[in-house]
Amino acid sequence: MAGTLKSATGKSKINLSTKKFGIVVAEWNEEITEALYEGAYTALIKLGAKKSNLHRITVPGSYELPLAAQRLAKQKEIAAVICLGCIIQGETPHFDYICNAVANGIMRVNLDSGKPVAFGVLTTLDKKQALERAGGKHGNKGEEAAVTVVEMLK
Ligand code: RBF
Repeated sequence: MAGTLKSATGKSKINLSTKKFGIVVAEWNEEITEALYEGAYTALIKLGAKKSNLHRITVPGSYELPLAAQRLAKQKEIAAVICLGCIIQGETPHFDYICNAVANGIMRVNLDSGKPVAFGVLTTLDKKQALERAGGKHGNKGEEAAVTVVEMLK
């Protein structure tokens, strides 16, 4: 049946055509995060979600992802949220502060809401590593984040 997936064990099915998803995209390193969004969006559609059930929020940077994810997760009709960002290491320790804050913030939304909230945030040493994970030789981590929330819903 269209929009219905079998789980890894083949025992349970889920109809994604009725599920609503939130997708939060950070604007920092936009070229990368838009590629992650493309990966997540395409994966959800392929898995059976409806375009009209995908709700995107754009935020300035990855640090803002948890608040927007919380806003979406609080909505009763949203089943799961995907957070997409790209943090590239610079010359100052901001990288560690931002990565830790974002990872902890997203986990908090996950546990507080009881809904799947995916960490689709690249934390890389340079842009090359990020491109390799946004549709390059290491796949597309946005796509993987979308598959992950669907697995968790199952
Ligand atoms: N946001 C990102 O999503 N990726 C980055 O690589 C990134 N680098 C930043 C570097 C510095 C020095 C600062 C101050 C912010 C950076 N941000 C980055 C933005 C951050 O996520 C947030 O939007 C701002 O700190 C405002 O809260």
